[in-house]
Amino acid sequence: MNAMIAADARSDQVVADFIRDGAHLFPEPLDPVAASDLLTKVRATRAFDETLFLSEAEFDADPQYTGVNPRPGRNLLEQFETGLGFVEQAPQVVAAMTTLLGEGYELLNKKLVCGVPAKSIPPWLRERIAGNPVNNLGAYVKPQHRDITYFYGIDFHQDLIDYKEREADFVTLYIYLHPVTRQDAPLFLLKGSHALGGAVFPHDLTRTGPDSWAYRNGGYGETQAGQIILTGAAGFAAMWHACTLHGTQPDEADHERISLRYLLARKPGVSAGIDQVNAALRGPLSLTATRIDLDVAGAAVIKANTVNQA
Ligand SMILES: O=C(O)CCC(=O)C(=O)O
Repeated sequence: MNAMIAADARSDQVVADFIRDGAHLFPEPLDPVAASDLLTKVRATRAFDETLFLSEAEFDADPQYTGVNPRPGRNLLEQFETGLGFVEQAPQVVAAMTTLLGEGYELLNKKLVCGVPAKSIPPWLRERIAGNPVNNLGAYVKPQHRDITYFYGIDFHQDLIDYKEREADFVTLYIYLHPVTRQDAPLFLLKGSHALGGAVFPHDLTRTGPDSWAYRNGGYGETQAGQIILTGAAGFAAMWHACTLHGTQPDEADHERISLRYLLARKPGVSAGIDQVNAALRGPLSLTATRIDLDVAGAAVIKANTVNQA
């Protein structure tokens, strides 16, 4: 087989994987040495311990639930642009993205994501967030550390959740910077869950077996989704559709888990593999409301979590 045919075969595989599973796992890790170099630089910027967090009194004096994620001008990755070539220029990543999103695909967002271990979370905070479906800890982190997103687990969700009224024309690319085992808050992903299209969070899921869930999206029907746990080596990379359900449990290890998360979108007007994937969905491609778990200030009003039972 010549190189061109081999590349085409791999591209077909990416679209086929997305149509069937709503996800594609790269068979080989990205450069583990580059991943590890980046990790060393990230770890040198702060202690991933209780000093990340505001005191309870500081938090209560002025609770801020929104605007607490990395943003332009406050995103640690901006310091490490030159260390990101192992992802952004990796031939298999560029080929997969070009197949799915077309030429000139665009970056919507890129950031570091940290799974914080229980021992790094102050007891007052652990008590407050117990049972919440979305434990993004940004609200409780000191402002100077909000250049990374910190999680203590997040229930099964679609990445469309942050994009009200936007079509599912983007994909998530997620890379581990160190080996991730079952104890390191690995991603749980529900294969084929994208097929029911956009759905409002929290999701209607019933466990049907050790690795399977019945998933219903209102009038759009029901599907059986197989659960996969994405453990992997440094450089492990996976990508998924904006409607694919995924989540993490709290980090059970004694150290933080640090990953890279990219959202990449098709350029307006370009047709690409994502059109074939979206044409096969049985539900909506966009939502006017994406979640009902928060009050107007952004505080959790629903205390329930499905992924923690997985
Ligand atoms: O890294 C994590 O723990 C969760 C990441 C995730 O699901 C997301 O950012 O959408």
